[in-house]
Amino acid sequence: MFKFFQKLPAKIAKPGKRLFQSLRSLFKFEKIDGDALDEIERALLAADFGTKTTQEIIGEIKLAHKKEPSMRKQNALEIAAAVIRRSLSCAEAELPTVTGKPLVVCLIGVNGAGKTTTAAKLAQFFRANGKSVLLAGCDTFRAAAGEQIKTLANKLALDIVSGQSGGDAAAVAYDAYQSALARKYDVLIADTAGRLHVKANLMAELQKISKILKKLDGDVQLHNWLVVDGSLGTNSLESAKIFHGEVGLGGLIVTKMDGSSRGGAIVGIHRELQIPILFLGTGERMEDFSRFSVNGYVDALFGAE
Ligand SMILES: Nc1nc2c(ncn2[C@@H]2O[C@H](COP(=O)(O)OP(=O)(O)OP(=O)(O)O)[C@@H](O)[C@H]2O)c(=O)[nH]1
Ligand SMILES: [Mg+2]
Repeated sequence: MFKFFQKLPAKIAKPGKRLFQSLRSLFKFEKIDGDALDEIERALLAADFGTKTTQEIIGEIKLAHKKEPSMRKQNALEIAAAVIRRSLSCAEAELPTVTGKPLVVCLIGVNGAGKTTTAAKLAQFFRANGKSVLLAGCDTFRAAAGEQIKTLANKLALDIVSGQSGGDAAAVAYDAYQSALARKYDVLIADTAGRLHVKANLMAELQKISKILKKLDGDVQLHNWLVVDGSLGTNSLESAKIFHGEVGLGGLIVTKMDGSSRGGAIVGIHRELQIPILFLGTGERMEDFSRFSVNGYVDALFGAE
């Protein structure tokens, strides 16, 4: 079993399931030469590590090769792993602690990133860690959205406050926070509508949610976490930057890390945004969800096939 899954209970870990292809198995060469360097560069770019990280890795391998012309694949992999670790040195973060009032986590992101699924997974995560959780169905934009989150809440026996389709998302957040305060929930998780970062009115809606919660409670512990589809690679970067500029992001959740061999996107996204990666979504099932750890990630990248 891969270390990636070590934090998950044995019954839900999937032995043998790889998140993405191991770089070790991708590289067929043994000795480092010009062809091998081309092969490494191609593989890293194809896996979405981005040009910065790829060039750093290639540069360091070239330097090492100059000093030690007999260097082998293993040394090159060690160099690549070291560069990736360095790029992710600030990527891990503790989760905010619950301190007597509800922690509010607002999940935001572009359409289809996995916000609603993640809201349910996250609720389950907090509950498994002994916290009481209330969901807020703040996606009032799409008619089916309310049903989707209510069905999930039902299935998982989670309490939920939701609004009418076409209603005001901030009003739902307000009601939900009031409920969470009154009924002393530890965590309130708000699922919001998918939105294109270029739609000013939709971005304003997110700011309204923050504003209305701050008005209700000046000390509200509000955390905006961006849900990013990892299979889109670094394409998500532009929108992520705009979300960060508009509402300030406290963390990232990278979803769909299962369906893609492009495991490098995490590095590019984190490098660019310098925001901690809190969780990874690794499938559609509720249990396909785990805390992000640099060691786990690097082990999965470089582990034996
Ligand atoms: N393979 C895989 N699929 C996922 C993951 N997370 C979510 N999905 C799927 O992605 C699709 C969209 O998920 P949603 O949770 O509805 O996404 P959303 O961001 O709420 O979508 P909108 O509300 O329409 O913006 C669904 O089919 C999910 O099952 C994941 O980690 N891995
Ligand atoms: Mg949704």
